[in-house]
Amino acid sequence: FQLEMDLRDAGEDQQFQLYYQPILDLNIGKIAGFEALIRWQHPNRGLVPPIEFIEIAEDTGMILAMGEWILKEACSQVQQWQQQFPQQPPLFIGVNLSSRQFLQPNLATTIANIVHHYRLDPRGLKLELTESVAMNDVDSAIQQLTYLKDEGLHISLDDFGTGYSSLSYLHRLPIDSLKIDKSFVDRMETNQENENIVGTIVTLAQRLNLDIVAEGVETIDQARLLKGLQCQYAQGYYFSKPVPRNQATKLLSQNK
Ligand code: G
Ligand code: G
Ligand code: MN
Ligand code: NA
Repeated sequence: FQLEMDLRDAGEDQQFQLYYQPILDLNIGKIAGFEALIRWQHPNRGLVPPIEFIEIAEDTGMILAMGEWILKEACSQVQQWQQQFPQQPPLFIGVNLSSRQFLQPNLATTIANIVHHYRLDPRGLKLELTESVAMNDVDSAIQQLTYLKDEGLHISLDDFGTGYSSLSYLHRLPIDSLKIDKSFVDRMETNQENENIVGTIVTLAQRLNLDIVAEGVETIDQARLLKGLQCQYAQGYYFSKPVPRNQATKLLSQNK
């Protein structure tokens, strides 16, 4: 309960920060974008991990204000990076959306307004949602996602393979990319069957004309296997942990 009280003050006291984890294009070995991940620097508890406060924020509705702050911060940051480090396609930022946010009927217009406000090239914002978030209310999801896609934004299905979406929904949802869950990447090295599963997800993405991102890549062997399987994008501790803004900027200045 104390944590909930503290969480109420945290926004005003500017205790939240976004960290950024690079997402690499394995074909060229360069950073193509980042995933934004929220961090809470608590005045006496230190860094509180999101698993300890996102749920409270969802249950209390605080996630709505927090989510808007995250989107603004991420858009403003990636817009600056796009100016400073022009590349084709432009640098992007992935932002996680929670189910509570997604249930807001005005979510799509709120996001579109933020993108316009920061004059962001819409290809620079990739919205990440899990299968369960999308499946909560499929018809409403299709409607909101279609609106966002028409605005030029990119939609990613996060933690792919762990949820309960069927392939028929995958086909109906207007998504642009799949993020292969870390658990599949982890198991890839242990046997051929698991490698085949990852390969099959990559092929599925190719056939459906979706981008593919592997998450949680921790070893060079995993990175090599993924490249061999023609998985284009990857993120994970092997490349970099999520880092604060200044460190991310430094990585971009070395991104040759
Ligand atoms: O780095 P990591 O511990 O950041 O994140 C743990 C989990 O917390 C992620 O899997 C994600 O589900 C959630 N999370 C992290 N950052 C955000 C955010 O900005 N918004 C939302 N909705 N969830 C986040
Ligand atoms: O939104 P999502 O659930 O995909 O959040 C990704 C989570 O995975 C975050 O908590 C992030 O810090 C974490 N993460 C990113 N790369 C790695 C990795 O290589 N290994 C592990 N164990 N966690 C990772
Ligand atoms: Mn994510
Ligand atoms: Na994920």
